[in-house]
Parts: sequence; structure tokens; C-alpha cells
Amino acid sequence: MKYRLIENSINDINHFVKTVLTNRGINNIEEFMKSNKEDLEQNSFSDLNNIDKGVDVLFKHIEANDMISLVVDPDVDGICSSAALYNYLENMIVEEGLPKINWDIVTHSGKGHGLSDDIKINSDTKLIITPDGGSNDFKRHKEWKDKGVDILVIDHHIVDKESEDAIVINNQTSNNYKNKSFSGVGIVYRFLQAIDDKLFSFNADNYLDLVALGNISDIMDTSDYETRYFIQQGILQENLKNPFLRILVKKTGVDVGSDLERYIYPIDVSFKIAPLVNALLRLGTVEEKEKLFTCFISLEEELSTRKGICKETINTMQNYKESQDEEKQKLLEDISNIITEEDLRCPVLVLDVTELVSNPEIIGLTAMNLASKYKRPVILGSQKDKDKANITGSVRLNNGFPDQEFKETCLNSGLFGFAQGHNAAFGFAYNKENKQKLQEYFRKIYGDTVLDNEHIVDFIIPSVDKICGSDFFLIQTYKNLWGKSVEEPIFAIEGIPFYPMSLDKLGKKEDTVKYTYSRIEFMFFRCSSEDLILKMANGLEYDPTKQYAINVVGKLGISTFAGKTKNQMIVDDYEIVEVKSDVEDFIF
Ligand SMILES: [Mn+2]
Repeated sequence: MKYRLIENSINDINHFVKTVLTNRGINNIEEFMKSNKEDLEQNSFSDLNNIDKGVDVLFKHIEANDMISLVVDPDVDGICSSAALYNYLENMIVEEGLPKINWDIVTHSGKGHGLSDDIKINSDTKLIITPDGGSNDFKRHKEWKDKGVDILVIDHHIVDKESEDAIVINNQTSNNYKNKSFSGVGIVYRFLQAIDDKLFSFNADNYLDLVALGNISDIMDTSDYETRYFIQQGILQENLKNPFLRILVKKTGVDVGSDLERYIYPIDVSFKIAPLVNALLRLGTVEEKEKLFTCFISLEEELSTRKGICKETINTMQNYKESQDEEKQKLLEDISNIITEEDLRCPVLVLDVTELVSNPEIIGLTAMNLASKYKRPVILGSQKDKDKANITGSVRLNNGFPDQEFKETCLNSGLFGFAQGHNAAFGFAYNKENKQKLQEYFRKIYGDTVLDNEHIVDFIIPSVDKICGSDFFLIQTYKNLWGKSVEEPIFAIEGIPFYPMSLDKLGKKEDTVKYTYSRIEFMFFRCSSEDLILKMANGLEYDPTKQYAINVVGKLGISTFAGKTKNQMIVDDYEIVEVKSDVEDFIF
């Protein structure tokens, strides 16, 4: 295992926040911390183009009691956007004594977004609203407009021009709106503020929980002050208003320990809530997606009669997530069985898994796992069309792979049909006959040796007694700060005395290993049967007469279980080394 400090890291646990934020490139720490509590950017709803037109057209159709189609986009931000708008308007018609809204709720049957072909809109509709999507659907806008139907787009996706046939409210097309990293539900929130302004009401803030959920799930840049402010507000206890979200947080066992201010941390939304909701939205039926939306728009009093639906929906999500994980796990095992010596001699793993893949959706996820397992870039693809010789799929790089221009390196080989996306994650196509040539090319470029994974860490702690309980407490206190672009700090702790007898196996599959030392629980999740730590937990591969130490890289915090708190490290990587007892030699 290799690791090194982030360049110029002051590596000072006594200045924890300063060290981490400086490492993230944040220079004005005072201002940054202020942005958690204050909307420093001060964008206003009136900075968004067409917002008044949007409010007017909505009221025109509500007052005329027309049918209104609400197109629910199939991701977490999409659900949050539609739910916030729906819930706000349902509350508004009661408060304002307006007629009941004649809703047509539309969900996608496939993977489409906006006004794609996989939706059915009621032909009696007079207004179509597409929150979190649809800016690009120029042709559809014209078709509906020609039928006399109005279209209201409330979106944040990048688009070349504003549609001529729809009312488009989008921060990307609004020059005056400075924050370009604000998600769909953020733009919906501004739209609700515009209605508040018209009605002299203050109801938009009742949906801050959904604003946070959507922005985190859509991986918006949290170094943007506005996005940051709304995320930090939306995770406060006092702003948890959505009854289903409350149940979801409880049922999924998301834990903020003794934090009384917040009900969830952004990193837990990313790892525990969003993947569940997305699994259902990717694999679920139209009916299941409709039920999910029903859950998000249910009022507290309705939930008592809809308890069944909520429970069922959460079960469905968990089942889909599990089957997605299992499918990925099975594919990983199948792939391990077909990898040849020849493949492993190459510093880049080039794999054609045509025979193994039934669901291309999990290729990217699987490539990521393979890259960290084999500690090298993975080019994972399959032949989609038997008549074409093209292998297509996903490339993922292992953490710390030194070639920052890997995509360019691939293209320079002249062997790829295309390579598109980010440097660390991109799609590709190459001719099936070229696999060996590719391996030869990479061997020539990088040499025969496999490049080692190098972890880039914020802190190196040279001995476990250099970190104490109050450090863990402090680290936990700031857990709410981390998100996209302001990532959670990574620690290396060196030379921890290691006694394999103190290892415990946990979990249904017994693939989690816990090592307790100096009142710290070191957690090793999802160990494979090849993991040395799991072998040692099974009493294998260690010599009881020898002394060992372990070096670990991972994240620190406090876990709470049944009211008891424990100092904890979630271990990303480790190495176990034999310690020569020089001390005795010295004494005798
Ligand atoms: Mn979105």
C-alpha cells in the first residue's frame, strides 16, 4: 500500500478544519464557514429568465380548472422537484381558496427524461410542466404548442438555446443567475418563492428538505456558496418536513449520532439514500414509480392510511438495490474466472465480457470495483451487436493512477473508435480484433510493472496514540460539511500494533471485519475471500509467535449503536507488516 500527503497539507490534527479546507483549495475559510449559515450569493428568483411568465401561465390554468400534466423525472432530483411543486400547490389552493387542481401525473416507463417517448400524457391536458428536465425537447414543445397546450420547463440542464415554444426557467440560460451548480429542485424552489412573492406568503421554505436531497443526489458542487447554503439548511432537524423522507431516514438506519441539529449528513444521502431511490427508479415498473411519488407527496395525516404503501415502497427499493448489488457481485466473480495470466501481465486490464453481461447498466459500477481490486485502469466492454466487431463499454481508473491524461493516451493509440467523458470515467469503442494490440500498446507505454495504487491523504498520523477521543469527537462534529468538491478527509494511521486474535467477523455474510485497538474500532467492509484481514480473522495466514503492525488508510468518525458511541475508522485500504522486536535485542 502506498500513500502520500496532499501536496502542502499542514497535516495538523489540532487545526483539523483548516487543514482539510486548505487541502480542498478553499482560501477564505471564514467566508466559507459563513456560507453554511448565510446565503452569501444572494441570487433571487427574479434573476431567472421567464419566471413571471411561468407563474402567470400556471395561475391561468389553475383558475380555469384545466388539466395540468406533471412529468416526474426518474431520478432523486426529479422526484424532489415534482414533489416540492405538487405539495406547495396543493397547500396553496387550500390557503387561497382556489379550485382543486386537475392533475395528470406522468412517470417514465423507460430511462427517458423530459418529454421522451416513454411517457403518456393525457390528451385533455392544457399545461405540461417538466421540472428538472425538458429544456432540450424543442420538437415536442412545438408539437404540443400547435395543439394549444402550454409548456412550462423548470430545469437546470445545460442547453444551447431557449425553446421558442415553451416557457423555460433555467439557471443555465439566465445570465443574471450566477450559480450554475444548482439542481432542478433548487430552481423549483426559486419558482415557489416567486409564487410566495405574488401571494404575500412564506411557504417555499417548507420544502428545504427536498431542496437539499435533490442537490446532494444530483452531485451539485458544494463549494458553490448558494448550493452549500441550501444543503446545510435542508439537513437541519427543524427543516425535515416531508413525512416520507422522515420514514425513509428512520427505516434506512441513517445515523447522525448525538448531532441534535441535523437529521442526516450529505455524505449519507449520497451513499445510503440516493442509491436506494435510484435503484427503484432504474429497475422499477411504472406502478412502483407512481407509488414512490405518492409517498413523497403524502401529508402526515395521509401517511397513517398509506403506511402500507410506504413500507412496501421502501422494501421494493431495498430489494432492487440488493439485486443490483448481487448482479454486480456475480459479474465480478464471473470476470475473476475469465481473467488470464496474459490479461494480468498488462498494466491496464482490457476485458471483453460479451458472454457474461446481460445488463449493460452495471458495467460502469463493475469496472469501478475491478479497478480498485486489481489496482489498475479497467477497460470493460462487450459486443452489443453480433454483426459489428465493436466492443463498447466503460473505462474506470483506480484511485491514484498517475497518468492524468489516460483518455488521451487511449486515443493516441489509434486503436479506439471513440473515447468520450471524463478522464477517470469514460465510454469507449474499439474493434474486437484489437484487444491484443491494445495490451501491447499499454505495456509499451507504462512498462510491464503494474503501477501501485497511491492514496492521497489529508493527514498522516505516525502512531495511534497521537490521536485521541476528543479528536474523533471534533472530526464527527464537522461531518455535515463534506460533499461534492469538499470531500471528506482521508487519514493514514501508521504502525498500529496488530493482534489477529482481536479480530471479529460481522454481518450476515461475515464479510465485515472489525479490529479493536486503543478504543478505536477499525472497520473493514465487504472483504473478499482473498482479503488477508478476513483470512486472519479465520485464523489463517499468521504466525502466533510473530509480532505484527497494521497501517491503515480511511475515514474517521464516531458511530452510535444502542445509545453507545464508539470511535471508528472506516478502512479503505491497509497493509499488515511483521515487526522485528529490536527492543529485546537492545536490552539483552
Ligand atoms: Mn437534476
